[in-house]
Amino acid sequence: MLGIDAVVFAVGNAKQAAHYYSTAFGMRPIAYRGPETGSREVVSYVLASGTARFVLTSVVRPETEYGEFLARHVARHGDGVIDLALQVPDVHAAYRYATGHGAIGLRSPRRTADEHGHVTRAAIATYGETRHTLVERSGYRGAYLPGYHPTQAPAAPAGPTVFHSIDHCVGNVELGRMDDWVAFYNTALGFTNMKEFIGDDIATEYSALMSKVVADGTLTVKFPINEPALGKKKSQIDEYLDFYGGAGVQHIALATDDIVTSVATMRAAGIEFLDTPDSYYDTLGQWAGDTHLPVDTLRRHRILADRDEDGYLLQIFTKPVQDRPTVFFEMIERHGSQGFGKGNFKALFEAIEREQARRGNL
Ligand code: TYF
Ligand code: FE
Repeated sequence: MLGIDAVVFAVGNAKQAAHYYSTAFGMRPIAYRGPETGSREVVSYVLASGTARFVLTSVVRPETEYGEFLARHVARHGDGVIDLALQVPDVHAAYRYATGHGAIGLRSPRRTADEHGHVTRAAIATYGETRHTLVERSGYRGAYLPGYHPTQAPAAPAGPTVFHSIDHCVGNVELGRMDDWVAFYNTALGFTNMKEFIGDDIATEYSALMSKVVADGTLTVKFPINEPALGKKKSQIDEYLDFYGGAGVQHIALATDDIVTSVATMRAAGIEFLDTPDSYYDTLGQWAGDTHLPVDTLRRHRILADRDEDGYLLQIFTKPVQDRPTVFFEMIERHGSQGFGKGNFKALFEAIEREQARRGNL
């Protein structure tokens, strides 16, 4: 596993989504395919920020199975993630191993080429209708993939960068399925379990969810998997599963070296973040210790902090980024800690539940 190659979204209007991610998430358009470039049924805008790539895809005219799939995906799930594409050194070996260890193959390795070189891709199924395309780039030098054209420099000047990479991608799965999906990543992709998890102890107390984290050997690819827990209230995971129509990607965490500037830039562009009560900051210093930022700065921006034996992290969560209460983003700045903000789970889940209640879904 070399890393996440791209996060591919199926959306209702890719042109406008591309504007949103470039304006509010500081991403740079790098490649495009559409009717003008010979792609008759699908348009895709590729945006980059540091090592991260998002691909925003919409159907302009469903003519084949793929166009029908995209149209149906958006109708069923709303805007969402269809593919967490993974870069691998040897796609034939990865595909053979995964499908030999229980993964459902969706596409066997196929090579495409243009004047910039060639790429070989295969795909396997994961939770819900989500897939992992396995991408072997073989030194490909084009803008993204064969079939894509480089985007001309946009007329508007680029804003500041707000993130440099993808830190982790979280999936929500149905009640009782978390361990199956953890086993799938262990067996089919050779991922191991990270120590941070939300067990039924924390679940029954306040979170109404359980969570385990799988990662590749180098911790470059980290996938927490959540399932709802039976609690007093309707789980935030149930709300997602209801509105998404099944399992899918819940949040993507974006890594930044300067979370304060990232959050300020995104807020100025209209991104809404979850609020955190003032009482959180009154006791923060006692358990999170000193960070390089004064508590008052964290308070002003509603940024959360957490510490473990390896260091600390700062994090904040957006509200859902489409009309359905489904996909959202996390901004994270790590200083040593490889955790996921365990100390913040209570404050975070209460904030999510306040939003859930405002939507009438609690
Ligand atoms: O990725 C994580 O584990 C943290 C915490 O519904 C989290 O960002 C876990 C579950 C959830 C929201 C955030
Ligand atoms: Fe997260």
